[in-house]
Amino acid sequence: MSANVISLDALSVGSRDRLREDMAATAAGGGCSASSCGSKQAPEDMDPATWAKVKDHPCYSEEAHHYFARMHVAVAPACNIQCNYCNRKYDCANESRPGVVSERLTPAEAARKVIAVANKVPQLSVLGIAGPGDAAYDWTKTRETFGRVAAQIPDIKLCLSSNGLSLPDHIDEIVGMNVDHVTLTINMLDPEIGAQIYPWIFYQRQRIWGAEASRILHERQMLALDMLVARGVLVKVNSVLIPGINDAHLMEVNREVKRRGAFLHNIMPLISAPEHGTQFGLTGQRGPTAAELRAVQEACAGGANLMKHCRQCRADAVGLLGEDRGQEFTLDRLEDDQTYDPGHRETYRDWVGKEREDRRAAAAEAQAQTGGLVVATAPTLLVAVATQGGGRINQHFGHASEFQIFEVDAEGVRFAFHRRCDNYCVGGAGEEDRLERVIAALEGIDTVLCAKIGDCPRDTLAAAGITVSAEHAFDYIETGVSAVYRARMGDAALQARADSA
Ligand code: CLF
Ligand code: SF4
Repeated sequence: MSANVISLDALSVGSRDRLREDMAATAAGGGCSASSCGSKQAPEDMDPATWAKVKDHPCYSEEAHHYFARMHVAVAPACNIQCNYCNRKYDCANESRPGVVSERLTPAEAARKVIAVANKVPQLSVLGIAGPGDAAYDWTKTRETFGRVAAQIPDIKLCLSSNGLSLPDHIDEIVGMNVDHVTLTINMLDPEIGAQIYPWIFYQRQRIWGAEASRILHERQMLALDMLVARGVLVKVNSVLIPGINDAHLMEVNREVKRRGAFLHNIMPLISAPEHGTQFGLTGQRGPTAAELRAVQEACAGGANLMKHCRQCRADAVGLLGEDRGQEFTLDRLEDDQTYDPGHRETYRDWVGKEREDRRAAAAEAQAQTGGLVVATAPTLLVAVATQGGGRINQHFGHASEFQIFEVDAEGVRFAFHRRCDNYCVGGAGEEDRLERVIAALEGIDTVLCAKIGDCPRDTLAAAGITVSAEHAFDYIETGVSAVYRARMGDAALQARADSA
């Protein structure tokens, strides 16, 4: 076995644990890699009408997130509840990172921005409203924004995120506007647990406190979920994992939202820091470790399908998941008159249609070559891929600020999770301290596949036990990852397969 094949004993205790957690979660069905994971979302997994809704949505389909981009516009600042992980100075933390402030827009400004993005980012497929407050409570602004954009870009998918309290009041308009995707943040079913998360709600012109507030919130969330499902809207449920408060409870949430027809369940780690000024930040409530997050995901296996490729993006995020091009489209950079030119997006979609077919064929071929490569000690490998999208290995190592991690074994190649890091190259030169952090982020990874890498970082990674290869530059990810696996298994595995044939 190569020194770079996963050998748990050779790793530090921390990285061993981290790796075991990562692998256990995916093996147990908690990850996008597992057959139970809805976010894999291949056409054979669902009826054609549902596939038509998810195939271009980067959050609802793991495959689509290689090709399509979302953008958020921060038009809805008002909110009707208080979450202990939210500071209203910042954006809604139910669907974006806390402590990040977005540029607030009027609906007219938002429509102008969407058109500017659509003209420059052909991958754009979804317009989401995820705050800065609650998109359903601040409904008039959400509705006006969706209306303005849909009038000019009729094929854009409209997506909103809500705490659910006000959503039942607008169900007819939501359905009437062809909003196919709604995210509800549901952190609890039990009002006593809810009282530890929500100090109050504002409902029917009254502020209501404590467990009574959470009882009402819970009932409205379930009503919202039922109404959306009954009307054919795909619902993704977000749950913020708060250790010691709802960690043991989220399995029940998972089961219940599945029973009621939720399409996906996205369990997100609480991000809590004192400088965010949230109640949890100030009282020292910590977020979950990677182990705790994966343990909860693992415990949910067999329930509602789990989303694992969420990037907890900003309420004004623009681009593919994992990239944020929002700063290219701030109001001061927009032209006054924006006219939508559908040509770019149409050309891109035509290309993606063909590209997807080619990638699926390549993945099937890789699967055929990998399947059956069983040797007695066959490990499961974790391969990190530097990618700018398109399902290809197409990014320079030094430019990667995240790596997509794929798991490969005799069962084939599967997306597992992602790891963020600082990009190694800054201004055309590598920085040593950054490389150390990249190596830390890659702990437990067998091989890195990228489009290019310099000798110096390659040698440093090799010294850390990580192989880097640019041999599969611009190949499909499955092709490259499968080749790594086959090379690791070597002649013995090939012989084993031949023997068993
Ligand atoms: Fe935005 Fe959310 Fe729609 Fe996606 S995000 S409103 S469903 S278009 Fe996606 Fe971002 Fe995760 Fe949200 S990666 S935070 S799940
Ligand atoms: Fe903050 Fe969103 Fe919670 Fe409202 S629903 S308090 S904006 S996190």
